[in-house]
Amino acid sequence: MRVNSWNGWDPLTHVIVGRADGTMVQAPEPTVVRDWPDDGFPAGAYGPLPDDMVQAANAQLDAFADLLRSRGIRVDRPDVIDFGRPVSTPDWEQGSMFGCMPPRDVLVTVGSEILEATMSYRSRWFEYLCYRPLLDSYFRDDPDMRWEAAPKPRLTDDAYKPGFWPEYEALGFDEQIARVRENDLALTEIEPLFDAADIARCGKDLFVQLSMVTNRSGVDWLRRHFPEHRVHPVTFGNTHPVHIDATWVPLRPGLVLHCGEREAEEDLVQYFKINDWEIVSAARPAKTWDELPKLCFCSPWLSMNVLSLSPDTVCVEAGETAQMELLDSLGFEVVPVPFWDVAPFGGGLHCSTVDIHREGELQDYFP
Ligand code: ABU
Repeated sequence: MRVNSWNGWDPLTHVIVGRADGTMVQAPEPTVVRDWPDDGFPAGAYGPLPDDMVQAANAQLDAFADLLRSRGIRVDRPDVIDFGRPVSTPDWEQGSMFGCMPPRDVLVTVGSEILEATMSYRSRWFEYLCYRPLLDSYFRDDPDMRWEAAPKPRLTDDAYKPGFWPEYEALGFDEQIARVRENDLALTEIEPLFDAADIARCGKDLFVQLSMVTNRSGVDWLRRHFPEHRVHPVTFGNTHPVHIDATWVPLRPGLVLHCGEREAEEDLVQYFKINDWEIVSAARPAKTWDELPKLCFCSPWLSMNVLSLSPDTVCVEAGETAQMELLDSLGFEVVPVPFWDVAPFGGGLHCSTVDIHREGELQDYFP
């Protein structure tokens, strides 16, 4: 086997697919307090997601894994650990972990390197452990694989802005977007923090969203870590930015799918346009916010969280008819995959996977 992936569209031959087992509504921590009183989790309550939801999500994840295998793609799965147990470091104690979904948040493959992200939630600090047996096996099987881990953050209280959410939620849309553009959000800059799913890979260019879970120091760390790449910090008009892969999704050289509701910075738009990329607005999602599954903390824009199997084949959630029609009209073979039961576990088809191998080599798509 070989680790190799430079972008999100080259032909996929090896991938990790997450698991729903044991996923928690995580215990409260500085920037995360789940509050779903109608579904048994009022603010501060935590515990495992209901069994029937876990089974439904695993059925869809397993079926997706089988579909990928039927197309000749090797699929590996992470190890489930006891996410319900409290965890601690010398700096803090946390009532529970979260789960081993979505793997895309934790790992990013850049060429022959797999990098473990810092993560920025205490409940996700130890999530890398679920992937260590796989990473260890890749390291042994591929003599050229580079196995890297970004500096584990301390995540002391100083990593988070005190009282952030009440103050932020009291602001109007324009004020919130101004804060997003400045990346004056939940995290401080005391240490580098990023989730891997804030990175969109396009060969020599890495676009990294500044978000609720990625700070400027995190982008700076990535820039220094990948000196041969152009690393771009980017923001969008999204009041609650967490991960770039339901906002700005490059599908093949020259074509990026954009959540039009989340306005891209003009510099980013120009960078793509002068390099002859077409920016296509994603179709409206099939679901409204009110129609999302219970305990779901993602947005309806998971509709565009698609997984490319190649530059002309893309997996799309099976109920997202408008998205499928749009992609069909752009010349893609569209593979429908039922997946909304997975959303409460943290994401869609892209989130739930990590590329380990795609054919193709490093290219410059923005010469
Ligand atoms: N983790 C991707 C979710 C992004 C979104 O809900 O918009």
